[in-house]
Amino acid sequence: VKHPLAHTWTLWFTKPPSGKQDWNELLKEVISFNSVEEFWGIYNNITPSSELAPKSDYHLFKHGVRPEWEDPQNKHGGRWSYTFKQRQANDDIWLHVLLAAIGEQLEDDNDNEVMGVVINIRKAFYRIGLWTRSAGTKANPTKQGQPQRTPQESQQILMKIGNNFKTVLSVQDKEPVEFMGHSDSANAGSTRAKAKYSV
Ligand code: M7G
Repeated sequence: VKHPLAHTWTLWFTKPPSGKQDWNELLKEVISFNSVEEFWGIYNNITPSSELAPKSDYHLFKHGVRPEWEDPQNKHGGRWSYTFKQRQANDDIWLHVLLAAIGEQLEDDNDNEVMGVVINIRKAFYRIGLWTRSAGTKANPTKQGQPQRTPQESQQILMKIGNNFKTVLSVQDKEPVEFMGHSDSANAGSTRAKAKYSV
C-alpha cells in the first residue's frame, strides 16, 4: 500500500561547477514522487547532504515548478532562509525540512504559498531555504477562484510560514530567520541583499 502525498514533488540537484559553467548547466532534475514510500526509497539512495561537496544544492519543489527565480510561479515570490555556520550539513535538520514540506506542515491547506525547499552547501557554511509564491506585499495570484488576499493577509500568511519553518529548523529564538524577495536577490546579483522580514 502506498501512502499518497498531497502533492507530487520533484528533486533537483545543482552540481558543483568544474570550470566555467553557468547556473542552468549545473541544475538537473533528478526524480519525481508522490508517495511516502517513494520518498524514503529516494532519500535512502541519494548522497546525504552532509557528504555533498561545496557548491552543491538539493532543491525539492512541487512538480511543475523549476527551482529558479525566473519560474512564473516563483518570480513574484521570495524565500525564508537561515545560514548554519557549520562546514558540514546536519542531515537530521534537512530531513525534518523535507518531511515538513511533503507532509504539508509548513502552511495551511488554502495558503498555497510553499513552492519548495533548498539546501545550499558552501565552503564554510550551509543554508536552508523555503521558497514562497508571494513576497507578502501586494496580493499575489494564488489559485484561480480563490479570493484575493489583502496585503495584510498576505503578510500574515508569510510570517506564519516563516515561524513554522523556524520551528522545523530548530533555530534558537534569538537567531533570525530572514525573508527576501527573489527580485531583490536577482538585482543584488547574489542572495546577500537586505532582508525584508525576519522571525
Ligand atoms: P546562491 O546559490 O543562491 O547563493 O546564488 P550563494 O551566493 O551562497 O552561492 C549563487 C548564484 O547562483 C547567484 O548569484 C546566481 O548567479 C545563481 N543563481 C542562484 N539561483 C537560485 C538562481 C536562479 O534562480 N536563477 C538564476 N538565473 N541564477 C541563480
